Amino acid sequence: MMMLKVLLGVMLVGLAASDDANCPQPFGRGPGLGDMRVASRLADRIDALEKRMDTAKERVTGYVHEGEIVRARVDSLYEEAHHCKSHHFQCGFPEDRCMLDTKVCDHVKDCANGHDEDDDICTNRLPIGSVFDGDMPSGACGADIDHIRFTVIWEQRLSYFPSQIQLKAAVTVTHHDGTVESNIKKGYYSFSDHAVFLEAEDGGDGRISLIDCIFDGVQDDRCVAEMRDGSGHICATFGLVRLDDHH
Ligand SMILES: [Ca+2]
Repeated sequence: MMMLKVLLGVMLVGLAASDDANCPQPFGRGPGLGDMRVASRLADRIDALEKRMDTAKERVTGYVHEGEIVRARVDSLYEEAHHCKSHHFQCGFPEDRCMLDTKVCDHVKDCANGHDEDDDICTNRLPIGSVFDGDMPSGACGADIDHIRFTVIWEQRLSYFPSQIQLKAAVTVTHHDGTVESNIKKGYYSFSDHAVFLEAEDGGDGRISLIDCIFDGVQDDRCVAEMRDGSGHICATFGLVRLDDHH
């Protein structure tokens, strides 16, 4: 806008000079009263134009602000749809709502699309006799364990809590010095998480508090084990492979 004013100012001066050249003033100099009125009207129009520009700028700024609000709301809805809270299950397209995982595989279609009762969700990936085996990263979690294997030896699915399968597993760990130790651990398989959660495994100094093994929801012959330390943080992640033929 400032440039426009300067440009118009230069044009006015040029106009005045041109008028002077074509119509020489008897007294030799300066714009006349008519020129001053024209310049004044032009200045008023420029001021009005500036105000309209400012108004338009404020309006555009408002639109941008509203757009940012809408974008933030859309992002929030997307996160709600794709990142359910702990112990919640995502129904998936087109509903995208989260619901309590206790409603998964309870024989009632709670999602509008029925995803909570789909066969690929409600398949028990750890029937009795399932054996998973793998090497633990050396020194992980400060534990004295080289190798770990668990075998599911008992299961029970409670009618009043069907979203999980209670189980017991024989967990065998091989220590650095080659000694082998076996214990029976309680746990459960969660349909919602495609994962088994076994109770604490003592790595020698008691720091390991939990072993999880999570399936990807497609392949049944492997899962990703996570070990957590005493404070609940994941301190080791490694693969376990199925050794039995339940797949
Ligand atoms: Ca259900």
